[in-house]
Amino acid sequence: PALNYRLVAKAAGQDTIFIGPTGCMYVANASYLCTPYSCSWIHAQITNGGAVASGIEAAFKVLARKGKHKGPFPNVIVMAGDGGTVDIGLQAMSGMMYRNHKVLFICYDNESYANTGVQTSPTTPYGAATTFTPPGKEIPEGKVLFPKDVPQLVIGGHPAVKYVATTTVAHPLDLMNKVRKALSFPGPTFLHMLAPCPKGWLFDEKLSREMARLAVETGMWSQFEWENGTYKYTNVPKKYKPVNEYMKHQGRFAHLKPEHIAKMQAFVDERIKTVKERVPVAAPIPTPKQRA
Ligand SMILES: Cc1ncc(C[n+]2csc(CCOP(=O)(O)OP(=O)(O)O)c2C)c(N)n1
Repeated sequence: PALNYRLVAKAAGQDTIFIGPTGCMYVANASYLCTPYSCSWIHAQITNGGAVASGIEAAFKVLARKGKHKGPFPNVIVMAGDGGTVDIGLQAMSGMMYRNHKVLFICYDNESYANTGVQTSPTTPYGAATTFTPPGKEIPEGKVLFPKDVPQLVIGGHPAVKYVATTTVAHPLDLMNKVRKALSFPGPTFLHMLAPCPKGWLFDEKLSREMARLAVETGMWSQFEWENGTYKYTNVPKKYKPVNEYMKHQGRFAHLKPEHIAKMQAFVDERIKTVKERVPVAAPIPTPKQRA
């Protein structure tokens, strides 16, 4: 996640206000009584990153209208964990997007509630061991639920959102280009970034970027842009590697039996099918009509 932040900040530049809902990218970066940001930053609750960002954006609009803020409109960026995005922070994010605030909402996805000691979140993969989903006699695979589809949650319900993209730390130029592009839209945008977490996933930290690369090569993660109803996939492997090529490096999956890995493979195979279907699609997917 730290590398995600570094790349986002590099792409966004100085005229940026970061909103940091509670999570590692608040606590770990701000401990104690100092922060590493060279631009503005404010703490938000894990529940309300989207609402705090809405307030900041609205305040700047008013200041600009009254002639009290001169110069360009600042970038307003929420850096939220997966918990702060699609679980406990979902309501505020959705409200912000529905009201059409010019805010880039970023989910750095380390696939758990990490800061509190690695507990399951809605993006934690099936079969992952966390302190809330320990494998045992009753539940040998640890976590039984499959994850929420994060980009679809945003795309499916927010007519004002015209740009959603996914990326990883292993693709730094792709990541920075997507940040710049998202910031160029006049309304809300969303980026979903895979952020491998050595501590939470139990792998050697030297392999952080390798894990993100393998996630794409196995189909555990896909790289795409969704713009005004059209999907454009990048880095689609000609031949996907088996999911175990990714899972075998991570202690969080070490307890899984072959049948569990087969279940994961089947889940990923289904998702890959939709990737292939989406690649050439040019027709917009239906979105709800804007209310009066
Ligand atoms: C309302 C509320 N509930 C619970 C917490 C405790 N808490 C602090 S950080 C955190 C985990 C955040 O997880 P995530 O958003 O995924 O970010 P990460 O720590 O993984 O970066 C939780 C649950 C809190 N700060 N506020």
